[in-house]
Amino acid sequence: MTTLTHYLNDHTANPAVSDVITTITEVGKTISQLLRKGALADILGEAGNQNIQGEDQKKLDVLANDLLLDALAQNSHCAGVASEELDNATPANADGSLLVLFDPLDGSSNIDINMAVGTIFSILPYQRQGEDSENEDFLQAGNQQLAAGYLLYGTSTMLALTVDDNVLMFSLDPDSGDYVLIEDKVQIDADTSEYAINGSNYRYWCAPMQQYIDELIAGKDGVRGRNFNTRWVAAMVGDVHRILCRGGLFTYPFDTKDAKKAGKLRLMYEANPMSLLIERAGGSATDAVNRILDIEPTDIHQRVPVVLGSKNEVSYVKDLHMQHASK
Ligand code: AFP
Repeated sequence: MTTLTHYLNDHTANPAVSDVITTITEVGKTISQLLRKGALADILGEAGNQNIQGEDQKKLDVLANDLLLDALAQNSHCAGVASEELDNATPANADGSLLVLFDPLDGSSNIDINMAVGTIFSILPYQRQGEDSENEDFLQAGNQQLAAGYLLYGTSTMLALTVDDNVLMFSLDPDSGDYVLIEDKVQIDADTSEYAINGSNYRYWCAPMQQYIDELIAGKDGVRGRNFNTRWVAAMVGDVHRILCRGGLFTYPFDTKDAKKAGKLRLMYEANPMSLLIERAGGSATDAVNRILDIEPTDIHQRVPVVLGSKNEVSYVKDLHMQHASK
């Protein structure tokens, strides 16, 4: 049996990255325990305020954010933290070599209905040792990430992690408190017949995305010649986990619902870490056309359309968009 601690001791080239991953996953155990208590821990419901996204914060959003913030502030390798729940990045240890970004509780609207939620994290290099980190230090493309992963608080608590060319899957043993390695080279099939999208936004999508979904719904009676199935967890971490387990396509596409937003998902602490996992598992991740990991960020909270998963299906979506663009 290989645990996360064993794996990190034996495999990671960068001990600072290993140490920060350990800090994050230890907090994940606490969040998992709180979720297991649910209503009995007085953690459900609204916190009574909104984050920079203008979203109502759940009690556990704030609690998870504060637990991660406090733990990382005490890790000497962490020079700063950026969170979905904080307006600006927070400096930590100026001599640290790493920056950490996270969505502390992705899918938090699922908490009160006892559905899957998760923590998504991304680790970037910090170059200005001795200086307090600032927002601008975090504005690095996703291809600069040193590590990325998520904790999924589902029927069991699982950790997906990439620190090198592979994607690892661990399961938290609630008895021992160990993250036990269950897969050391996750791979996604290039083709799929399963897709995830919130179809209620159909009227707001651009024409190629409407055409793509119309084709999937037409199934074997249409140009795709086979039937498709749909799933929607309403927590990106749950949909991405399903794709890492059995393939599929997930998209939260560009929509015209809110002209100020390119899409709903955030680039720095949702799309980038998930895209690194998906690509290293043999899939693809784009904004419908461009590789997400190559996007040069301009704001720590910027949003991006997302199409990710089985690479041949992601490529099909890109082809449709290119065909429409050339008309
Ligand atoms: P919450 O964290 O506010 O629940 O949003 C989750 C999320 O950012 C992402 O994890 C889901 O894929 C997506 O939003 C669900 O969005 P819809 O509620 O519009 O379906």
